[in-house]
This record gives sequence, C-alpha cells and structure tokens, in this order.
Amino acid sequence: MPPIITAFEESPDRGQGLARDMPVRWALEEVGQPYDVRLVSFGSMKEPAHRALHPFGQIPTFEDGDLALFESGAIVLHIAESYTGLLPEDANAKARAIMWMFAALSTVEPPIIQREFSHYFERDKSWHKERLPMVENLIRSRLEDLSRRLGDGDWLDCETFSAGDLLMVQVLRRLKGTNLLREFPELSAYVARGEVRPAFKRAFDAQLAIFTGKSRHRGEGDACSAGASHMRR
Ligand code: GTB
Repeated sequence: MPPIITAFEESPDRGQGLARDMPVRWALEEVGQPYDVRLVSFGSMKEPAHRALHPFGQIPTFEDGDLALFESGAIVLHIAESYTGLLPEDANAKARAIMWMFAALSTVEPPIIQREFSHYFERDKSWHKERLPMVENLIRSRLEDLSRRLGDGDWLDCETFSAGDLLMVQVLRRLKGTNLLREFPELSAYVARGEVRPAFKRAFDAQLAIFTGKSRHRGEGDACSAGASHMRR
C-alpha cells in the first residue's frame, strides 16, 4: 500500500500549490514514491477521526503502514530520510540540508505568514497601515540575507537540490506576484528553478487537478494513487 496523504477538498487558492500538501506531494514526486490522496472537507478536518491523525485538525497528514505523521516539514524530512534523492549522503552536507529546512520554516516563513494574516484579518484595524510596512521590512531583510547567501549558486548548499531547497522554494512561492519577491531577481530565479523541476510540475498538476475535475483522488474515507517509483533507503 502506498502512503496516504490528506489534502483540501476545497482550497482558497483553487489548487495553485499553496496549501501544504504541496511540499509533501513534491517530496514524494522527487523520490518517485507513489502515493494516495484522501480529500477532506473543512468540517471533517475537525472531526475526531481526522484529529486522531492531526491534533490541530489540519492538512496535510501522512500515513504509511502503522506510521501516522502531521506537520509538512516533519513529513518532508521523513520522506527525505526514507528514500534517496532529497538529502546528501555526506553527513555534514545532510546536516546542512536539514538546517535549511528549518531555516525555511522557522526563519523565512513566519514573517511571510504574518503578512498574509495581516492582509486577510487586520485590514480594518486602525494600526494596519503602520504594521504592514514593519512586517514587509522584516521579510525584505530575510530575503536580502537569503539572496546574499545564495549568491549565484543554483541551490542553497552546493549544486545539488535538497529537501532544504524544496521547502525554501515552497515558502518563497507564497510571495509570488508581490513586489517583495520581484525586488530580488536571484530569488525569483531560484523559485523558477524549483518550479521547472518535473517533480514539482507533477505535484502541482496533481493538486490543481482536484479543482479542474481531472483528479484521480477519491472521496473521504477512500484514496487514489499518483506518482512513480524510486529507491527506499
Ligand atoms: N505547520 C503546519 C504544517 O506545515 O503542516 C500547518 C498546517 C496548515 O496550516 N494547514 C492548513 C489547514 O489545514 C492548510 S495549509 N488549515 C485549515 C484549518 O486550520 O482549519 C495553509 C494554506 C491553506 C490555503 C492556502 N491558500 O489557499 O492560499 C495557503 C496556505
């Protein structure tokens, strides 16, 4: 049985690859592991059956045999450690790739999420116009530092794409279409390099297909497969 992940039955972005099943799908596609998808509604995510898998009643989850995981970063790390292709063999290089996974989720992403939160939920507050530039400057500062470190390299650590790049590209994609990302052409190019990877495209298309009616998923309680095969460590 392939692993089963959960994804939104309905997503605000209509499958533009922003919901967090996307990095999990992308990681599975990179390592060539087929997977099944179970779509969940907003209501059912809060029901006990789903909360048994995810205490916060969210997506994504990942089930493989008797292992059940939540948290997209932890799931991507598990996939990267279970199969070849997303973490270097060299122990130091592997530690650095994992460091970049954490940097993506705990240093670069938080101000980006604050900005989204501010846009959606604080727009009517009297202090919104003062707070927004502060949040954007924090994002800008992170992007400046990241861009400097990336330099003219293709990926964050040497020439090889890793799970650290996967999560970093996915985090930066949340800024697509904003001036913030446009201010950093090297980072825009870095995101574009991630997005042209065949595994990214397969993951993106599979998520989008849910909303264009071309998906091979099944309803809640069922799941349907996607993906190809590679080597388990
Ligand atoms: N830290 C957790 C992880 O990385 O797995 C966060 C999980 C999470 O935020 N899940 C969201 C969720 O289930 C979906 S991804 N929300 C429902 C709830 O909390 O009730 C966040 C998300 C959703 C949609 C868009 N979009 O459409 O643009 C972007 C991001």
